[in-house]
Amino acid sequence: MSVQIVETAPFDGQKPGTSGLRKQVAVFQQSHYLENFVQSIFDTVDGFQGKTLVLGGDGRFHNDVAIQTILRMAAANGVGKVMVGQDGILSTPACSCVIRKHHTFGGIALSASHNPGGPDGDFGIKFNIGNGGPAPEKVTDAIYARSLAISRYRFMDAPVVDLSVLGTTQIGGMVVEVFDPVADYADQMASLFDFDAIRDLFHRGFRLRFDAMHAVCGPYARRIVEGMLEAPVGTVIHADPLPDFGGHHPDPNPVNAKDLIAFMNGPDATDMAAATDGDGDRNMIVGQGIAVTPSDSLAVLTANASLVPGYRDGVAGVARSMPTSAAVDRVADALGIPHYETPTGWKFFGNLLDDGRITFCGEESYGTSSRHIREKDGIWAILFWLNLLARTGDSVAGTMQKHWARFGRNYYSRHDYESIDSSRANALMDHLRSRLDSLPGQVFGALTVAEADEFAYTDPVDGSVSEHQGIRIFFTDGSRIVFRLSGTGTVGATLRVYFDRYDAERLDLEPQAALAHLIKAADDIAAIPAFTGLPGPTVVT
Ligand code: VG1
Ligand code: CO
Repeated sequence: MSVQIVETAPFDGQKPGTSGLRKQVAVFQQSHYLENFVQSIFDTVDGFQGKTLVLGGDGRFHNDVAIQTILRMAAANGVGKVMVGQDGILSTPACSCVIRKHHTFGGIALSASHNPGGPDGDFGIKFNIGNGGPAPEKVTDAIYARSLAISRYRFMDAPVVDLSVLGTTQIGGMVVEVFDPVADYADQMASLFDFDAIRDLFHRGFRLRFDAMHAVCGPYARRIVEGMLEAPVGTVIHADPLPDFGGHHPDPNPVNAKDLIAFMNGPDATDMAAATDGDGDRNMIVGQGIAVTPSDSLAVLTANASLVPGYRDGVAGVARSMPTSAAVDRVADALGIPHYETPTGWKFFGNLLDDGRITFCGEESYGTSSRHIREKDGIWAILFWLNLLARTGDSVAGTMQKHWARFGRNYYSRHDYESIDSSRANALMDHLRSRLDSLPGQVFGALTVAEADEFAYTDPVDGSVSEHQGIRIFFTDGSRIVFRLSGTGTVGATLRVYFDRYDAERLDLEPQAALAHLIKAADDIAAIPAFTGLPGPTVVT
């Protein structure tokens, strides 16, 4: 085995987005493409020599190839040890859990999360730091800058490592430990939740349908839900991870998981259903006849924290991404705890969690989690709901009704316009930006603009500033529209338009109807069809 220095040249656009570098598989298959990015990480980050890194992915197409490449590059760059999930499998939350538990230098997670997989799908890579969370912007910016100047990378000429067998081997001077990707994570879940109460719930006949969408959570859910919690075998469906996720879009929302929604609206509906995404950090909670919005889920979990052993000592504070509905803010106000508003993307929660300012955080994009790790956590959220229902004996729908009756309801929806031309998308945003000062006072149907701005965030812990994080339009009735461009798509641009309207009285409206005035106003303000060339959104959640 010997270290090779391979000559290379920079690629355009290896800029990490909302959550790491995400591109089509074909892009990653170009020779030197992954290597350049990985070497850019090693060239940028200090102090990993001789230390341990965690490595694994969601099992999608190209996962196995990429892992072997990264192992050889880690060895050639002087990493002391790499802990790899067996068969290359490691959910994003489990990666965070393992980094923290074993005090490793950091980790590399391979996933394009909720994006489709397979040879024609997407792939991704993300570097996590020692707190278990995504590297902050200043680190990802530096990695990107390095990728633009790279001219060589280091590679160890070594045989392929068998990842199917637990245990340790060596590549040159580097130790490779193949570990059980579920064990540490399952232990942590058992330490947070009332497993006895949840087991009793299943013994009493409570029925759950857990859709792992042929993605990474299958093995986790089988062991935790069907194993430790003794739910009937068959509770977890689509439980075997597949390289192409069975051809489905592993993004748990009512559009991509429409079969699950139909099932929960039908005669055979179970008491609760849930789904997780490609890399296991997202979750969707469904009751009979009701899909819980992620914004509401965060609010419900916060309001019911005292029912869960891991949070019995109280909630320090909460944070949500800016486009997430303000439902959790109302709970925080009622509890007398601070609430924070961050830009989209989990990396912005890291400092607030590390500093002990918040206990829970979440995003409207089906992501919820807590201080236990530094990523969002799909199974965690599902176990939280099970713990809650086990303790209250209520249903999902009943829980929501009572929550709204107490706090009022934030009607919420997100409209996506996918794969639109990037220049048109930018033109739409520029047009909006140019009108921010003139919008206040303007009337759109029954709505009058109160304020309009472009969200910028100053991190309260380290003072770093992140600009251009979405355009917000507030109306005099307290409702809000947000416009932003996606940072995770791989084809063209995706415009996301978010609607949020609070109602303390009418709690049973259909959300799109409740938001109809706002939706109309968004079209009028931003001329969405004219700019995007689309008559309407491609996805409504
Ligand atoms: C989307 C979501 C964002 C989430 C990100 C990563 O980003 O809106 O809330 O943090 O995906 O989720 P964007 O920039 O496309 O809107 V995951 O599950 O893909 O890591
Ligand atoms: Co994900």
